[in-house]
Amino acid sequence: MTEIDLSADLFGQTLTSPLLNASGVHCQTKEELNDLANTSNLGAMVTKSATLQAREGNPNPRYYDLENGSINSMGLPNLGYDFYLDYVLQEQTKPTILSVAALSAADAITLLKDLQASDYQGPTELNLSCPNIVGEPQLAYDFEATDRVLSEVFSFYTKPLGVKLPPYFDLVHFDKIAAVLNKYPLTHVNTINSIGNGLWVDVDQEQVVTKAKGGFGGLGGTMVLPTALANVRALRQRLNDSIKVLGTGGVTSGADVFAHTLCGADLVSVGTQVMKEGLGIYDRLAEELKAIMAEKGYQSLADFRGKLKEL
Ligand code: OXC
Repeated sequence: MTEIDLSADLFGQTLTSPLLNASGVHCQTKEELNDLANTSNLGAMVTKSATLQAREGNPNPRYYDLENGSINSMGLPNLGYDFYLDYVLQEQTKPTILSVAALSAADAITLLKDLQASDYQGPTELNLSCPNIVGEPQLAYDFEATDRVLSEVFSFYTKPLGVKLPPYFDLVHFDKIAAVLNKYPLTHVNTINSIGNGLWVDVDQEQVVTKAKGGFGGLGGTMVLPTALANVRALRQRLNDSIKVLGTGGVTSGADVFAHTLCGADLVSVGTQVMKEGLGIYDRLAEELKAIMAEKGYQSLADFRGKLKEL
């Protein structure tokens, strides 16, 4: 029998697997990043979203495991942009996406100007969708503001750049964000960030489970899978072919990776389930995906990517 081929492409680099970590999960410190670099069946890795200055993040508790997912209000704790830039320039041993976030449009411009001037030539992802910054909106829910930022960014930025998007819930909103994104030479969109501002109630304690923002936090895990699939599908249908779609959200099994790929995902990231299960999950997902492909007679991801059937 022909060997099943899970190889995938990251903007010209060949990956042994389409699987990534979702930014934020096990990618903040040097030790965590090195763990990812040594994880088999993790095709490429993504750093914790870096801000210009290092941040402590929101007060604890800021992550809470739910039966069907998770809620978090981390608040972008990270070691600062310089640390992650040094890591990708000097320590990187596996293809890596440098994730960056900005607390304001002005910060995004400052950070990307620095990156443009740096020796780094690899892929970067601008996180426009963190739901957990007190007092700050998720930029990508404002279509005009997103357009303004990208217009300024691409007036000087010439290296590979994608964006991390929040989930959208309205077909007209998919049209609007795609119309903005299609104006720019983006390498990719990564969809979805957590579903912002959910709330979990501990009935025994009669209280919320995370501290910042009165308990409102981003939802991830199994419960967000249908939203993630919808966003991958809707954006793949609307974006220029040159813009890759990275699917993130709700992956706990090889079947979920298969579903993301059918919806059009070029690569698939895992967040909450890595928190629950650890980095060994990537071997399991790769084996499960291969078993499904073997059963269906598919040899490569391209055989079924984007080929979801409608009724
Ligand atoms: N999405 C992010 O973009 N960032 C983190 N959490 C999340 O759900 C965070 O740091 O709060």
